[in-house]
Amino acid sequence: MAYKKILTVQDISCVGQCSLTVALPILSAAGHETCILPSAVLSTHTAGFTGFTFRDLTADIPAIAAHWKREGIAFDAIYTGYLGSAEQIAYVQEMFATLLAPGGVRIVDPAMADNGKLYPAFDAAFVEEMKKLVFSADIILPNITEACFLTDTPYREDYDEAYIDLLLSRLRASGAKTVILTGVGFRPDVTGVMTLCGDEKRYYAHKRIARGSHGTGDVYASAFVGAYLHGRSAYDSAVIAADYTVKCIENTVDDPDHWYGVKFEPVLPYLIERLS
Ligand code: PXL
Repeated sequence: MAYKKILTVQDISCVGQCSLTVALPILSAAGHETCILPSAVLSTHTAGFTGFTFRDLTADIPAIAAHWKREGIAFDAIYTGYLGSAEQIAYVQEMFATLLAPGGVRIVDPAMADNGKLYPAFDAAFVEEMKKLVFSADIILPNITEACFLTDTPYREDYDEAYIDLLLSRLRASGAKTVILTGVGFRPDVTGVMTLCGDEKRYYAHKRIARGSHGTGDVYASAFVGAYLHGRSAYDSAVIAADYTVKCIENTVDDPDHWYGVKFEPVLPYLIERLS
């Protein structure tokens, strides 16, 4: 199996099972060397906890990237998630240009919004910067809310395939290459992922578990990256990531105290099995 060197840029939410505390174990379990660049350090994630601390690490990034450059370090992929500031996005673009090995892949999870709303830390200026990053990437993994913000399309709770096609065509018109659009369901009990690779659009439907779950976007994107860097197609990676994420939610759903994330760790053997 391929052994790749991946850099993932996301925050450390010390408690909350999202971002780096999810990406690092999942990518490692998937069998890749996983380098990290923390975009910010928070005491918890921002979705449901109140009074969290937030230390923006933007100012540290240029020196870290310059050191890696001097050392001749290069990555097979750079995968970004929740970023700490709009200013940081330009630094990430610089890393795409200078720290990727030949043929290296740029993967962006815009990680800025869900359920029709931006996360508390972000505003319209951040969205404008994120558009630049998303449309310079090789693969993007937005949810429907993020796709709406990225294309200035009104968010709809109820939609049909024509609406999803509109989002995909607007993303493509703005420069998106491969699109993995998550959380697409045309029936109440079903959700799924719509992939657009080249001109080929494919849909993978899977079970929708009624309870809302935090951090599942990060679990999904990390599992996707793990599979993709093993040489699986974007569609196959999207399917493996979906199946793994459903199992993580199923492993959590009967524990009402565990509202802030999913218990993804005991399900890692399933992911490893799917990748072997
Ligand atoms: O899971 C996305 C995410 C990552 N990091 C932080 C968040 C969230 C979602 O709210 O608050 C800090």
